[in-house]
Amino acid sequence: MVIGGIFMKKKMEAICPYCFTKLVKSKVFFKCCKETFPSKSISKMKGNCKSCKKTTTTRICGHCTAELPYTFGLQKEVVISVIGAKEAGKSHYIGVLLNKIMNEMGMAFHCALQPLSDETIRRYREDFHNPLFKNKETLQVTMSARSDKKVQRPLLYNLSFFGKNIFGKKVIKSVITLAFFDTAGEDMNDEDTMATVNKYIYNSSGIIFLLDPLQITEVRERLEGKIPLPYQNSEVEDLLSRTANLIKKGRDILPNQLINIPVAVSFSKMDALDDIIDGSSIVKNNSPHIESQAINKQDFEDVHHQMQNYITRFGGGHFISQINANFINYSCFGISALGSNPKDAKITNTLQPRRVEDPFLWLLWKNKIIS
Ligand SMILES: Nc1nc2c(ncn2[C@@H]2O[C@H](COP(=O)(O)OP(=O)(O)O)[C@@H](O)[C@H]2O)c(=O)[nH]1
Ligand SMILES: [Mg+2]
Ligand SMILES: [Zn+2]
Ligand SMILES: [Zn+2]
Repeated sequence: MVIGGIFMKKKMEAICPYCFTKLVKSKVFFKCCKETFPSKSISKMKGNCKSCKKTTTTRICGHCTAELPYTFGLQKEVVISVIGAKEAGKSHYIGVLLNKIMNEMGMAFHCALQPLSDETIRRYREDFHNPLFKNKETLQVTMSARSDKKVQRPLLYNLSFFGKNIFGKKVIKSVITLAFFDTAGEDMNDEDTMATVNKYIYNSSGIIFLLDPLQITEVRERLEGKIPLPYQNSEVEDLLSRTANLIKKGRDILPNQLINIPVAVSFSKMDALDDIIDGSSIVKNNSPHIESQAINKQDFEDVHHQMQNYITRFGGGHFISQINANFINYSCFGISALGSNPKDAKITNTLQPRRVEDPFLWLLWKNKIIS
């Protein structure tokens, strides 16, 4: 996700939402007839073409040549990335979260989500909305960005926040741009600092680290025979250290320094753990933030402590220490995109997402976009 606020003073650089390269003015080009020519500033929206003498508003990225959104350079980007091993639940999470933001967050936080391109509208509908909400099917496994060009392009949205000016008139207070880049775990490679996936991660201002609790050995032992369990994969173990390494490399952070990006350590598929966690646990409750139309800091704290206790109790303590050893600021979350365990790729119960908005709202709050 890429987020930024409008009303920025002069900007010197901005992140291309397609290749996640930081662009300075000489790397933003106007395009017109057969000409491309560099822009004189990051936020200049019009250029005069020397060939045809007309004005053009089409701007392209000097790195990947993608056409930049019309809002490019007017907003301060805050990239929020969703990271997780294969089958951790990233795609289902993104699909359900987008639906949540679109349909429920608007009223509560006075905001509106708008797709930035036709491609985004089509892909959200075909790849996420129709299977999940119409056909009640689980989503196909995300192909690696290397084999599927489509996933190399993020879904792009504007999230506009409204308020009133001093005369009581409704105005747009800030606009943030969200870019959802559905990564396949195998695309992350800590060697290649120029890879799109890596730039997406090290340029982010917030990370949602999705972890599948059904990969934890002790959880598996307790649930054995009760529900179908996914194959155990070893990828989870080193994903965190790879992430930390590539951020340090990409940002020139020394190995002994901490990373200043807030991390929402989020356990997915919490519905599957209902039988092995306390009935009174607040992680089973609905999220309070949207209903109370404000961030509930106490709830963030309570969920964090409960989840951290569960993780440690189930033998994931070393994971928490690794997070602690690399990041300044993190908080634990428990979410469920579906609300129940799917059977044979079918969602049998009604979709009942649980607490999917929590990590997202926490990161918006940490980035001072909502308070
Ligand atoms: N019980 C349960 N299973 C889920 C949930 N979300 C995803 N899954 C399962 O996990 C599998 C992998 O999810 P997916 O989103 O494709 O993972 P990705 O590879 O990280 O994108 C899905 O096919 C579902 O079977 C959830 O909220 N609850
Ligand atoms: Mg996926
Ligand atoms: Zn021209
Ligand atoms: Zn680009």
